[in-house]
Amino acid sequence: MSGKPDDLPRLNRPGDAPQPGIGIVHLGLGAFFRAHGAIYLEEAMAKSGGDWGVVGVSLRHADLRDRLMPQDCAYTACELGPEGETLHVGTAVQSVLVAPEDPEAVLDAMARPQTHIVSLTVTEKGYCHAPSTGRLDFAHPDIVADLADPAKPVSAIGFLCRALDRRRMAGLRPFTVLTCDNLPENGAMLRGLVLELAGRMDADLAGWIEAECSFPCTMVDRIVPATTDADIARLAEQTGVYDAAPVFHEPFRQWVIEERFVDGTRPDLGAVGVELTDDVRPYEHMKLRCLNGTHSALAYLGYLAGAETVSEAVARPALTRFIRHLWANEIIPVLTPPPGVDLHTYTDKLMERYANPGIRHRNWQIAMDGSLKLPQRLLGSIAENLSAGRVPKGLLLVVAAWMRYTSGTGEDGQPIDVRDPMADRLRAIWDRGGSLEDTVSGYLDIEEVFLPSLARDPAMRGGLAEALADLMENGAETAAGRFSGTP
Ligand code: CS2
Repeated sequence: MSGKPDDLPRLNRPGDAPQPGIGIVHLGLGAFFRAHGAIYLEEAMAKSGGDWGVVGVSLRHADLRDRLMPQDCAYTACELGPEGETLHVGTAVQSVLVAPEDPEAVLDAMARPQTHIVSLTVTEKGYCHAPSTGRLDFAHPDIVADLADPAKPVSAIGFLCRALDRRRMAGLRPFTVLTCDNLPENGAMLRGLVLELAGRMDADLAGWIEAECSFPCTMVDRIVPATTDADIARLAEQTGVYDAAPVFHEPFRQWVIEERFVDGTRPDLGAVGVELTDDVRPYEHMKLRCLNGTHSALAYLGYLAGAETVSEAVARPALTRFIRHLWANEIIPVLTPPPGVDLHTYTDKLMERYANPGIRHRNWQIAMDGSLKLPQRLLGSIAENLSAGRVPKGLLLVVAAWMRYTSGTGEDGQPIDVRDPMADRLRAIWDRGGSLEDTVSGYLDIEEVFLPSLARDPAMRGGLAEALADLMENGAETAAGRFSGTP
């Protein structure tokens, strides 16, 4: 933790901040939730009241608790617009628990009758699933541990099962499980995962969850890069107050939620701009494929081409044209827009968001965990293009760039710090040597990432080998520069 300068006071909860009762336990208290969901909740309570205060849970580390508790869980949310910044002190979070230190306290919070929602931002790897199928990975060490000792859960899924069981045994209603991660049909998928684990624990529990519990699907959107020590120091200098846990985010935000809460009990989110709908799928497809898909494209190609951040990457004309090509020719043609949305207007706005110079979103951060991100961001669009008889060469170049990135060596010959649960396995494909076709085959054989139907497609195989050869020979910027950007 960057130290507090002695001469500066510590940020604290403003004296007039409301003190709502706790209605929500949030698993995975990262920067994203504090810059997105927590702000909406605060606004909803200010507008319509309700006890929707949040207990945040860190599932792994104590660091954020140690930063937030000394400042009464208040933190600065710093909005970075193209014309300057505005500061707000966020106060929806009331306390923070660290699951490995005291799993019982987390279960107690989840099982309290006043808790109506358990929300999650645990990132893709927090779901312990196989991304190609959305099924639970029973070999995952956290799931193995949860089955060995269900009373002391480790994974988010384990906590959900155990806490729901406590409520069932106490004769309480279940809570609504509100996942806010970038996964396809996230609520339905999480429901399936919880039912798989609960089914192994106790068939009655699984039956009760199936009948009584609710897992709305959601689409969440706001660009929130990880906070750095330099951000913390700069903010302290600017405000004269030391905040150990600020968040930095863009002005844009969107939250679309399937209107399906247990007993209809929820904060008045509709009053503060959250869209409540019967079907989140078109919103989710639009966002995961148009935004996250091209974010990953910029992350891999941009990193390889030597651009540190997203805004630096889109300052390169070859990469901007490439992203526009992806939207116009390979992504939008296989999307059904949400009602009243023009996808070309939506993607024009995305380009403006990427170019925001106030946001320093590192390509390296977005490149993380690609093995869990590719299916929903890129592979769905690829499969649908192939079914329509088109070879989406741009999207294949992005997948090839992920392959090259996960080789662990950049175009400059320098090592890449690849963060991915499969990093060793991916690196081993390159270590085996052989032709680029062999390397492509090695990747396509990973069934957790590529469904066999896609992996077997000769156009997929051939296109990837061609794209990888181009990348290895000519580099990312030249390979991306072959795409013109117009339909
Ligand atoms: C990004 C997302 O890190 C990543 O993988 O693509 O966190 C992205 O910034 C958000 O989904 C935007 O809503």
